[in-house]
Amino acid sequence: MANSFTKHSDMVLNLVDLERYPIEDLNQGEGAEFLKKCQKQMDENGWCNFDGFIRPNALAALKQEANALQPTAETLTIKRNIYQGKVDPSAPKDDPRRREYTHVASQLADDQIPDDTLIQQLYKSEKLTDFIRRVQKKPVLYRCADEFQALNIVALHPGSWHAWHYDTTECTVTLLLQAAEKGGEFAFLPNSRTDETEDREAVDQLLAGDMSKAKTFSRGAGTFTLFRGGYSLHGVTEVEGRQLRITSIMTYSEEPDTILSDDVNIRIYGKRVERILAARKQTATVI
Ligand SMILES: O=C(O)CCC(=O)C(=O)O
Ligand SMILES: [Fe+2]
Repeated sequence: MANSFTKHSDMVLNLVDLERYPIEDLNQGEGAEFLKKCQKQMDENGWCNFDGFIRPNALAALKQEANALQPTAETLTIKRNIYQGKVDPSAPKDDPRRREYTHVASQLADDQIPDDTLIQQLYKSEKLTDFIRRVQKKPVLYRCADEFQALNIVALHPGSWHAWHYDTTECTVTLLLQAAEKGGEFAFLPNSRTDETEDREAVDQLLAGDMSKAKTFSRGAGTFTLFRGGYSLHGVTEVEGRQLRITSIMTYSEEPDTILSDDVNIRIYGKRVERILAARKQTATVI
């Protein structure tokens, strides 16, 4: 008799509720049908939200793992404008290119998430990567090869928010591991910009604190979300209650072997990464 581990060629897919989300075989039957629906949803709306993607007992293990790693997380203060670009002092005063927003998060970079953790194995699953590629109808998609950026776990403490921004990659993939007791809602303006234009009215409205044009999902822990984060202004509202809100962020690229420059990694991950890179340079000089 097949046990739950021999049932799938990619064992880590046992974490996923495959009855609801048949991602194991996308070429035929219910998997193919499910994929078609996801592609249509992505095409038309720019997001897919899979509530209860992770099975409840697997979710308990993922949560425990993420909480156990917390003492090693760096507390980062992130200050940037919504485009994550240079502040333009010549732009009009109320222009978003001029304004910076700050938030504080406890962040685990990829190198702080051991290979044998369930979340790292899930990220490395070929079937999951293939599903993410096919939902976006990309001919190729690679997991990010950067030693810090590839997979991250971000925790927001009560009182913190995740400031409004566009991501630097087109499509963002998140798995909510632990929801806030209250607040901590993911909110976004689907497709608020293209490569040419931006819906400045909607953007200004959100930046002014008016959420009426923003989309939110009621997302319990275990929700898996794909959205066009590079083109959809988004953030997370203030976490309330006593519990951390913990998300894992999975990063992909259409190019193989994508790595970030040392400067960018130091800017994102701070002192710890600065020390690692400096020590490496020193060793290289000595040899
Ligand atoms: O935590 C979330 O749901 C979104 C996080 C996010 O936008 C990011 O890390 O870029
Ligand atoms: Fe983001």
